[in-house]
Amino acid sequence: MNSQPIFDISDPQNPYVAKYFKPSFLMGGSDVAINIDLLMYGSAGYSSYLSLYSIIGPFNPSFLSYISNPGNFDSSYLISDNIEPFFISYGSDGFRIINVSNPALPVVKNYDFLKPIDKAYLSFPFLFLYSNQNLYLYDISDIFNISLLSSISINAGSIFYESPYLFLTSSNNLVIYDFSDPKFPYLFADINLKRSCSILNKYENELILGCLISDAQNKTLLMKFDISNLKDPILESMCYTNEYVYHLSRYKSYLFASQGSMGLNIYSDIKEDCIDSLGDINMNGKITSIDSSLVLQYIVGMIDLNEEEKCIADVDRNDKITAMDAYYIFQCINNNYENLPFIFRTPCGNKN
Ligand SMILES: [Ca+2]
Ligand SMILES: [Ca+2]
Repeated sequence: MNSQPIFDISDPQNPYVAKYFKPSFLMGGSDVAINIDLLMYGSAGYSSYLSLYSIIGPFNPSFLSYISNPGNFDSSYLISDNIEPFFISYGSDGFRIINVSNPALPVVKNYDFLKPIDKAYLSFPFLFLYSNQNLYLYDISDIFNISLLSSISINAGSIFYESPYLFLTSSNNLVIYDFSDPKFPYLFADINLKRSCSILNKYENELILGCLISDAQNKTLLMKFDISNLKDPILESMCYTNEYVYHLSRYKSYLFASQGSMGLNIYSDIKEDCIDSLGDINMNGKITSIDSSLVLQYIVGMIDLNEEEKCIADVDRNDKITAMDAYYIFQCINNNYENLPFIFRTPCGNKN
């Protein structure tokens, strides 16, 4: 029961199950992380645990050690920064730091002075902990004597850190803090995304967000930003996925998305060709009242639109063409940019 597949993804277009791997301790494992040749497999919940395997032979993991969770870290998750073999679990009763530098003899330290902990992010030696609307940054170089460096009062959604920047989603915004001096972080950029998103992946100058679509809860809008200029991220492409994206990893030029009942999907990229023309339904290089009237005519059934035109007409990206789309085009024509879901790339104007 509950064997875990190990995929060979040498050819990402034809992944196959190389082997089924049966972990030694099965209590509903929900999380997996790899640190060089160390595989960590564990579960959240009251009976949470962590087991460690050597994957020097990737298709023949060998059991190294096991840590049960004596505390009630009831929403514990396990995170790895892929550099240092440290793992964190956290929940309503505090957090624990597990140093697995020696996998045969993991070192564990529990802390309960800060709780409940809703989110955690590890980038050794930094540990970010989110509790009661505050994000705390600790230095955990010495896991028995950790020190608080700074804290930010914020409503944090998802958290991603890559020195020296901290990326956060907060309400409908993407917020970037500069932690060059970890004791004195400062707000670097605050971008209104007009929707609730979470950070799925950052790779070099690419930042991928997964956003909720109102009225379509089973869909995720993936948005890929070019963040070469952090002060002014550029929305490069978007696409819809048919099911919520829980995790997204990049391997070479492929994106691996775990999508609940749809399983693991492999995407070649996030592409949508119509983004440059968004709002310009008749594709004459200008967004005008003709475009908004075309949207309205489509809604009432007077005209039909082809697939590309439909893509261009759905300016608020909710996968439906409604009066809101026409409204946003009107706003653009009237130079009222404040409430637009995105900045249109095509110029807006009164002249047809
Ligand atoms: Ca036009
Ligand atoms: Ca729409």
